[in-house]
Amino acid sequence: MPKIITHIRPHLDDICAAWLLKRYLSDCRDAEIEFIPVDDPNPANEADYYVGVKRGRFDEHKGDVGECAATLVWKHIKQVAPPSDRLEKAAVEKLTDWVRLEDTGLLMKLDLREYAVPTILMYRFLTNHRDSADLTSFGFQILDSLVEAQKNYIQLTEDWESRVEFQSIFGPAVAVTTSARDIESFAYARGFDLVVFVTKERDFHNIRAAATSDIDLEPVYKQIKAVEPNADWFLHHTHKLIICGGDYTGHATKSRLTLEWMVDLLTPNYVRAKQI
Ligand SMILES: [Mn+2]
Repeated sequence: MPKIITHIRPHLDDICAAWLLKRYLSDCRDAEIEFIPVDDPNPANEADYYVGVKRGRFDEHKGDVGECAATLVWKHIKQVAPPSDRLEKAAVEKLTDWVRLEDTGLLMKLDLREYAVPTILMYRFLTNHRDSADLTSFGFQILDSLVEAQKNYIQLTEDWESRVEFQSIFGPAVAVTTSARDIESFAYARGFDLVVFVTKERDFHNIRAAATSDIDLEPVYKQIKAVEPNADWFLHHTHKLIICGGDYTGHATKSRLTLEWMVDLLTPNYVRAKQI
């Protein structure tokens, strides 16, 4: 079985390249990963996969400006073993592009930089015996999470297409049916301070105002409790969030309200004449 060989203290792009090889190439699935110094004098072994070292196919240092080890590996995988799942392929495309931006220094001026993934990786290494294998498996776990997050984001983008924009008692608002996560920040980034969403399964209802807004949702909470006194509606102490159901509850009685009903609750001409 071929080995995957990269340099000691691998960077995010080297870790991602190894992660891609193990995830998508059958001959690499159980491959051992070996770490060598960048100035290792030994000749490369034809059968092995060299990532970010030895100036071969998957080492951008041979002169592939604008590329990184991860994008070189991903291009190869797309040729020989592309993922059949549309969402998976699109998610990895986005993930490897982010790795490229990180690796080529294009994200270094972002706010809160000290909390970025390369920083997390660096301090994992420095505080865990400078262990390259530990750093790599830690990086794999991060990438396993991030690829799922990218799938979610793509789903969110698709669900967003069927959004309902409306004028609420607090100003412009948006309502979406989606089971994807993080719709709130997605909506805030698009100029809405108030977002209403219900999951496709209708087991999680949520009305949320941006923390930077001066919206107070308490009157809406009182109204919603009057409509549905038996459902376990919860008003967050900030008065910026009303939810029913979700990951945090154990035995909550779920709401039966439709998205349309929740939108009506937030509009100026709301009349409580409807039946659920
Ligand atoms: Mn590297």
